[in-house]
Amino acid sequence: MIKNIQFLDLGTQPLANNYLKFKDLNNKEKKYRLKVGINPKTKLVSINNPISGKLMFNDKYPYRSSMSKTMIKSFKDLSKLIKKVYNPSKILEIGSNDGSFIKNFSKNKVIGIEPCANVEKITKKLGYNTYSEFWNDRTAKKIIKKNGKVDLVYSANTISHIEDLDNVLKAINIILNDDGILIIEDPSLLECLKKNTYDQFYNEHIYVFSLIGLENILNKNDLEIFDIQNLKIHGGSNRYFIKKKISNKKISKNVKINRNKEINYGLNKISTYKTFAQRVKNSKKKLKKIFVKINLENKKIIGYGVTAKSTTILNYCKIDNKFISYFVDTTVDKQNKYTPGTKIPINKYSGSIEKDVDYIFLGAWNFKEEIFKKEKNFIKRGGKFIIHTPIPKII
Ligand code: DWN
Ligand code: SAH
Repeated sequence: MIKNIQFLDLGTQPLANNYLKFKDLNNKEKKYRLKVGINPKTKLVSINNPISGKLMFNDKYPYRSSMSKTMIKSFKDLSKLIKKVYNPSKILEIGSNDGSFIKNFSKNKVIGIEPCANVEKITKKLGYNTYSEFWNDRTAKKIIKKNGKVDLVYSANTISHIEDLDNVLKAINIILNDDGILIIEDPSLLECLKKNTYDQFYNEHIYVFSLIGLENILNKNDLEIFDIQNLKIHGGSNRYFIKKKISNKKISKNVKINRNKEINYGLNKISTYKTFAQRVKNSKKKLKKIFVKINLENKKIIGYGVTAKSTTILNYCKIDNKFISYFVDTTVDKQNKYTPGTKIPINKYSGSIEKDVDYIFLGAWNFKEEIFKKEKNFIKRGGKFIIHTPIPKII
C-alpha cells in the first residue's frame, strides 16, 4: 500500500463532537494527533490514523442537520430536482441524520441509514423507514432483503466520514439498479485550500474530497461521475452525480471543467499542499493575535455555533475559555455542556445577543449569511464578528 505524504499537522485534538458535561471537566480527555496527508497515487487527501466510527457515531451524537435554514432549503431544492429529473420510485439516503432530506419524500419511497440511534429514532418515530446501522456491504444486503433495490442513492457529508471507501462503493453497487443514480455531496478540497478552511479536517472528516481523488476511487469500483454542481454549502461543496459505468448517460462538460480547475490550481502536486500548510500556520498566528488584542482591551467575546470545525480551530490555535466567555447554539444536545479540549461553556441561544457582548467568533462561519440576517440588531449596535476564513479578520 502506498503511504500518504503528510503535509499538515493540526496538533492533538479531542473528538470533535464530544461536548463535555460539567462533572467531567476535571477528567483527562482523550486526544488524538491530527495530521493530514495526500496519497501520491490516488490523490485522496485524508487524516492519519482514523478513529473507529463506533467511537464517534453512537447514541450520543449531538449534530442535527435541521439546525440551519440553509441546509433545510438545500435539501428541499435537491429533492425537487430529483423528483423532476429522475423521478425515482425508491431512494436510499446514507447518513440521514434527523431526516432533513428524507422528509421531502413520501414515507414509502425513502429508506434512511443513520448509525446514531438517538438521531435515527427521530425519523423512525415520524414513521420513516430508517435503520440504525453503519453503511457497508452487510447493511446493503439486509436492506435489499427487506426492501429490494433502489433507483437513487443520496449521501451528503457522510461518505467522507467512512474509511473503507471501496466497501462503501461496493455496497452502493449492490443496492443500486444498473440505471440508478448515486449523488454524493461533500466539502470541496479546492475550496478548502482556497479559503484556508483547515478546520474541515477533524476526526470525523477522514477525507476531504477533490474531484480528481474521488474519480480514482470511483473508477476502480466501476462508477463514474456524469455531472457536478458547485454549491455554496459548508463553505463550498461539490455535488457529484454518479452512474454505473455500464449505464449510458451523457457526461456533462462540467466534469472536465471542474477537473481542469483542480489541476490548474495544483491539486495534483504536493507543493500546493505544502504552501497551504504554511498559510495555515500563518492563519493560526493571526487569529491568536486578534484574540489576545481584544482580551487586553477587556472586551467580551462569545462564540456563535459550536461546530466540529471550531473544535479544530480552537484546539489548534489554543483559544480557550480565557478568550471566549461562552458559545451560543440552538442544538439542545450541545447546550449546558463545554467545548471539547477548550472547555468553553455552551449556552442555549436565547433569541438575541446579550447587551455586553462586543465580539462574536463565528464557529458556524459556513452559515455567515443566515446568521448575519438573524443578528441585525447586534450589527446595528456596532457589534463585530471574528472570522478565520479566508484570512483571520474582524468584520
Ligand atoms: O460533516 C459534518 C457536518 C455536516 O456537520 C459532521 N461531521 C458534523 C457537522 O459539522 P459541524 O459541526 O462543523 O456542522 P455545522 O453545520 O457547521 O454546525 C453548525 C452549528 O451551529 C450547529 O451546532 C447549529 C449551530 N447554529 C446555531 O446555533 N444558530 C447554526 C445556525 C445557522 C444558527 O443560526
Ligand atoms: N447527511 C447529513 C448529516 C451529516 S453529519 C447532512 O448532510 O447534514 C454525518 C452523518 O454521517 C452523521 O449523522 C453520522 O451518524 C453519519 N455516518 C457516519 N458514519 C456512517 C456510516 N458508516 N454509515 C452511515 N452513516 C454514517
